[in-house]
Amino acid sequence: MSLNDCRFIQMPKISDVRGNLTYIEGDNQVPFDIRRVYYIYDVPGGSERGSHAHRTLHQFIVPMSGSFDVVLHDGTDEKRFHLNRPYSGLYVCPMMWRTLDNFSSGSVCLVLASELYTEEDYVRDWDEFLKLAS
Ligand code: T46
Repeated sequence: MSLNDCRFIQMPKISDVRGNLTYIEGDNQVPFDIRRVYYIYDVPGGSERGSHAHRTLHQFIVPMSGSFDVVLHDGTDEKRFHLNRPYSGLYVCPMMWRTLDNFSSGSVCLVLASELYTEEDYVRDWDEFLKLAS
């Protein structure tokens, strides 16, 4: 899988006078089975999250509120994605070094993940990541 596989996926947006509703169905909008959901919030201005890669984990990142950037690096190329629409999420494939920054105040980052949490899946050392990616 490559950086080109990491892409925005639009979710349905149902609008009426009461507001908007967006849904995510396993097997439909997200290209993996969802086994875990977590969310990041109350991020202090100027903070960064992430700065690691995952060996096998697939993720789908949704800006539930506010905005932030996700910077992906595959060991050779880097791409910055600005997430600011709650009906548009970013699919992140395995072996992408990711850094999240530029959080707006009050932003909420929802992450759907393909596996339960396990520290063994993380690559937290940049040099090790470059070796594995090459
Ligand atoms: C990612 C980015 C976008 C758990 O116990 N269970 C969990 O499901 C998660 C995600 C984390 N944790 C523990 C592990 C650490 O002790 O929570 C603590 C903070 O995790 P971390 O420093 O990895 O948080 P971020 O925001 O840097 O990274 C997280 C995810 O870990 C990572 O998979 O892609 O969000």
